[in-house]
Amino acid sequence: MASVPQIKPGIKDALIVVDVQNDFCPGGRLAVQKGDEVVPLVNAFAGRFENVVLTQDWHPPGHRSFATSHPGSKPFDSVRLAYGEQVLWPDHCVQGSDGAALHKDLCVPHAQLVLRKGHHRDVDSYSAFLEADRKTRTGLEGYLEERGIKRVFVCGLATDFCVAWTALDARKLGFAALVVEDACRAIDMQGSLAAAWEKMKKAGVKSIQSGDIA
Ligand code: VGL
Ligand code: ZN
Repeated sequence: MASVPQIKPGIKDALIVVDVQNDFCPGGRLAVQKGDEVVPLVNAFAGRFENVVLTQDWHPPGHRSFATSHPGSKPFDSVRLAYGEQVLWPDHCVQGSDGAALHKDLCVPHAQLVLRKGHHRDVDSYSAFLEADRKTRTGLEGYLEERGIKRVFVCGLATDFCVAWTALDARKLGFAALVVEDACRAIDMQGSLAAAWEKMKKAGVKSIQSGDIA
């Protein structure tokens, strides 16, 4: 049975499209399975939002989250950094590289802000709000607040990392948060997707489908 659209975005809502970049799509350096499948979905509903923010993972060469910066480590190992546990990744989304570019078919010309994150060499940033040290701010909270935004819809890549951390921080900072689940794809390593959803549910993040957006 087709579900009836129920949620109509208004002026106090913003859509945050997380990291729909070549490196997270098939053929990319940190490819998320079927990551490119979110593109037509996002293109279809983004126009219903007056306020849209795009994010880009945007690392300098030699970023601390890259396994290549830790001799003897390999991608997907975990290490302890000054601010806590850090998963090590293949080099990805290097500033200005093709891999860091938004997917060429993503078509959201009315997006007002492209927020780049992860640009501090020694600190990762899954969240679009707070870097991994949990202190450094990206400025997104202030931007949304100044624009009168109260509720955010989050979609993109990857569900269990940048989407989840962004939605969780949105809640922590007092925004209502919904994840458009079918417009996300996950990395899903060692149960990370189920764990992320458990945390999000506990924090009051709602899961919706793109068909729920009127
Ligand atoms: C991401 C791992 C490393 C993401 C970014 O966009 O989910 N994941 N950097
Ligand atoms: Zn990254």
